[in-house]
Amino acid sequence: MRRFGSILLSAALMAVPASGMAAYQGGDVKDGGTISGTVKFKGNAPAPKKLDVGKDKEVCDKTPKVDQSLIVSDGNLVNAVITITDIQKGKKIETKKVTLDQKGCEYHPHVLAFPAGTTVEILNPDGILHNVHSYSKVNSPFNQAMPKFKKTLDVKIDKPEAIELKCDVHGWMHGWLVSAPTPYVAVTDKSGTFKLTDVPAGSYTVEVWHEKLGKSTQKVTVKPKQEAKVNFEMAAK
Ligand SMILES: [Cu+2]
Repeated sequence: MRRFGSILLSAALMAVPASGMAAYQGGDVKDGGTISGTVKFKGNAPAPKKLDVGKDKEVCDKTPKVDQSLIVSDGNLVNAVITITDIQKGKKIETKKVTLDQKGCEYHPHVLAFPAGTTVEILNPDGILHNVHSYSKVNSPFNQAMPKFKKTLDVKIDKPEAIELKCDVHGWMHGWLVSAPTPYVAVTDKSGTFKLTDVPAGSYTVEVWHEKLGKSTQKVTVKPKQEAKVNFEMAAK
């Protein structure tokens, strides 16, 4: 019983958002609904800038690189993160390990999102030195050299935060780890679509965050076993 209690306690601590909101409570969701939709870019998207690869060219410059900080595909906004900001109770947080690859001197994926408490396995298959540097403000920052023999590095992200990552060796390497206060988190791909499943019936605020375009929120009401649609359009600031 005691052990069970401490597990519950650590799960609750893990889910306390930085703002001091009530902790998220995870459990079984019966007759939950789905929140789905699209994120579009409003206006004409600029062509992504080509990145200047000036170091370790034989490994890093095999494929041409473009700045990933604003990618729009057929009007769809890529790498936007969707969360529910005011959900207090819902499905369990499952902190499965996730992977961030540095292959070819680029972070894959450019934006990696997961619930807080997740361990991120950072890979270095390049056979050269990378140095992954997190610009965390809420979590403890890390700044780790990964010499060619260091193929993996595990980093646990305990608190919700959008964390900027840079490589101190390769100035163009840039990405984000986004840790969410609840399990309801998704990132858009080229389709610009997202889906959050097993959401208990109720009214919620859905938020989109994009590194260049900022935040946008909408209210949505979820009914049991039904799909609630919410579409976003993000404009350049
Ligand atoms: Cu690097």
